[in-house]
Amino acid sequence: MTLGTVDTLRSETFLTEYLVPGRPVLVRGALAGWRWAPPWDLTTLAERFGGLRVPLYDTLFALRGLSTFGDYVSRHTRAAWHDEPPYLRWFSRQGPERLPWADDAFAALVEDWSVPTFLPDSGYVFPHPARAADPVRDSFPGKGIFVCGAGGRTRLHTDPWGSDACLCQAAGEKRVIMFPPAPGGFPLWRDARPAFDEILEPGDAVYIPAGWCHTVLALSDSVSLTWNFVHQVHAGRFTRHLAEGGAEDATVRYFR
Ligand SMILES: O=C(O)CCC(=O)C(=O)O
Ligand SMILES: [Fe+2]
Repeated sequence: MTLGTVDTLRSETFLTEYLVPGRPVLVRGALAGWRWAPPWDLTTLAERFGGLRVPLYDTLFALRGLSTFGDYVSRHTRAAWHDEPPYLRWFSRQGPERLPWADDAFAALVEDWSVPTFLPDSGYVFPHPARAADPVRDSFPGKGIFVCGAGGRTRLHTDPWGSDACLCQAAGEKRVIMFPPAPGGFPLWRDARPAFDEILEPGDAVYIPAGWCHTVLALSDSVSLTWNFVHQVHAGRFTRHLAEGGAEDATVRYFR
């Protein structure tokens, strides 16, 4: 089974074919509503946000240090491929901790991007179940700007909170590999053939369903936007997640 790539996707089709059954899909040109080229290339981003502080992570989610956006771009991008540059994962505020959050950058970018039209525009149960949350303007769990030099990667993981994710590619190419949900969380090696293995290009978005293990490799200097969500079609699963201890998670508590 290779799950694939589509050139257009209506939200009704996304709902029944992908969101409800939890099947990944890459949508080419899904970011057609974005303001293009200038805001998203690294030089322009560094001109706008160069002085802002950013956290740097390893290939998973361990904090490695702090830097500035400009310093990261000059040290770790536009270089020949070197293995594993640190990964700039710049999240909007997720909790009371003191980390360099991306809220000021997101506030400056509100005119530059929009939610891909294949995603339902209402019916989300997490976060902010009481009101419609706007991913462009509001803080969301896991909502972040991901920047890395060629060779940067995110190792195999599943996303937290029993949530789905939308990963939008603003600049550069990434290889995205996914494995279907498996008992115990990680795929068994004997049948660890990825069900999904696609190249994400600028203007594309990929839907990462809850429970799918995924790993992502930047093939060139890369800028992505990503956020997590739970739609009401998966309200039962989310309720079970909360009942099984998920309600104690600091991020879930911050957003409910
Ligand atoms: O782009 C990456 O490096 C990781 C993205 C990811 O894991 C996600 O959006 O859930
Ligand atoms: Fe992820």
